[in-house]
Amino acid sequence: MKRVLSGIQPSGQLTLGNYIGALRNFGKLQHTHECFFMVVDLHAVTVPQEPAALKEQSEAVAALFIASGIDPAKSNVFMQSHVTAHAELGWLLTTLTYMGELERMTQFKDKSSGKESVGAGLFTYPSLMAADILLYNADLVPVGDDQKQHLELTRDLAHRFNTRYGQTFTIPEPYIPQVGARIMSLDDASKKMSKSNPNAGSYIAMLDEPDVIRKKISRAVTDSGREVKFDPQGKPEVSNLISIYAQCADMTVQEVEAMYEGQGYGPFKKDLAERVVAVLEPIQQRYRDIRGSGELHSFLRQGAERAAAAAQPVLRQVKEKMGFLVF
Ligand code: AQP
Repeated sequence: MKRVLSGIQPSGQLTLGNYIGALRNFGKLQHTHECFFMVVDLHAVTVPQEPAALKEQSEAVAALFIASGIDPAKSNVFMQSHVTAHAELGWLLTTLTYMGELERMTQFKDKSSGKESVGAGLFTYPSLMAADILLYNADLVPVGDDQKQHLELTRDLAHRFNTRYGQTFTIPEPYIPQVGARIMSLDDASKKMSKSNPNAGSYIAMLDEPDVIRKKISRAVTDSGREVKFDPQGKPEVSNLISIYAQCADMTVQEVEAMYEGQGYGPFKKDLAERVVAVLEPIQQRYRDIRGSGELHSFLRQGAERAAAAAQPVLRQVKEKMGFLVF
């Protein structure tokens, strides 16, 4: 079975963007692949996190993995910081990464722009992400469009290591959904929907109450026209809402356009809100059940044990090849 690995940062409340771009596909892949799904807490601290919030969000993300359809008995669900090999291989790969490669990363440019001081971890984080993936010799990495550049770096680092020290790492392939790979912000369609956006109206959180979802969608920015038409260049806001609709209703964008021809934005937005609620409500119910059951920690402990068993031999091999004294 081919291996799949992906992760989500506990850097805020998971959004509909995280669900459509990532989580939803995780559940599907576990039937045909051996899967490793992590809560990447070491990545979250590349920007300041309030300790109590980090702990709560980490549990929430893990519970949302399971509530979204990942079976912890079938897939390996774990916290990145529980498998220490990530930090270790992360450092080793940092020493193989060039400054220029990291300077080119658009996510670093976005997250650091306008900030007076930026932590070094934000800069070197793509090397840690490479370690996350290569540690398991993952074949496939399901990510949204925004992570494509980081995955390219992972592939380059794997090639570099294999060339310098001999065949060690599998070169991973990105698995990017064709539609929904980039869900945009509700208040600004030039930015992706992001859980760390300080304006909560810019995203739909997976745990937003139905009435909050309705309100956010009714306030979502559109344009001065009234045509429900998919035209990402000319009508980016409406096109984003059509994408969300298509994803939540399992329809094509053309089917959505045809359904609302001549009807204006009002009925479209009202129905869209109900489509989103219909997707998120059952997940929210399962989420409450999981958090209430008290089983989450034991799932995470088992997941970390299995992940560590897979990761340790790879780390050992890397250290031996690099010339570390390994007993
Ligand atoms: N808006 C989005 N549309 C589609 N996919 C998305 N992803 C994130 N936002 C969107 C995908 O979700 C996975 C996990 O992402 P992450 O939390 O590790 O980091 P991120 O990409 O930086 O996500 P956020 O929400 O924007 O977090 P913050 O605000 O903390 O940086 C990835 O597969 C990502 O592609």
